[in-house]
Amino acid sequence: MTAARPERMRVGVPAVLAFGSNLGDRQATIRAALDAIGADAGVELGAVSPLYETPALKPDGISAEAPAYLNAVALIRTVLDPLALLALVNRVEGDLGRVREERWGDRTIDIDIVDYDGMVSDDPRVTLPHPRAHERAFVLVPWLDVDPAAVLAGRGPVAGLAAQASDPVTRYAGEGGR
Ligand code: PH2
Ligand code: MG
Ligand code: MG
Repeated sequence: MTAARPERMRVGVPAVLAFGSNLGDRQATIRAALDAIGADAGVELGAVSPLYETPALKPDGISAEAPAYLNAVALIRTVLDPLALLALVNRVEGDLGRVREERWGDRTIDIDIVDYDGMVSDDPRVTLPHPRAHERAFVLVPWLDVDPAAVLAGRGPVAGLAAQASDPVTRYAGEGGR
């Protein structure tokens, strides 16, 4: 008789991170950000979406002048609480040259916590889920790629939200793709 194989140990909680870059070597920077987050002892990196190229969304709409973004989404499991996870992503942003100036300004890297274990929180330090994720195809479409059954807390299935979002997203095959 063979002993039952223990299921792979699953620690922590699931969370969803979104990555965006519209300055410098966008693809290399998103890869470096994924590597840095995956290297943290408190995070297990799961599925990573393909890259999408997306026009810059500014507070007054889509900008044709601003450099286009690459966007991607990654699933993680983490033992960090939301504020510790935020501290990690902020540290990685800083290490990769993020400078905070104007709102929605061009940036080498932006890493947002889209979902943390389905939590809903209006803590101004880390609003959960991300307050604009429900309307952004550049978050919803790559999220759907890695989790077709995903649900955005308080908003419903990501598939339905993605079908409603109108910002254009194009699969990125440039520089080798991902
Ligand atoms: N992030 C923003 C503002 N605008 N536009 C695109 N296309 N992709 C982004 O990731 C993005 C944006 C603020 O976080
Ligand atoms: Mg953002
Ligand atoms: Mg951000």
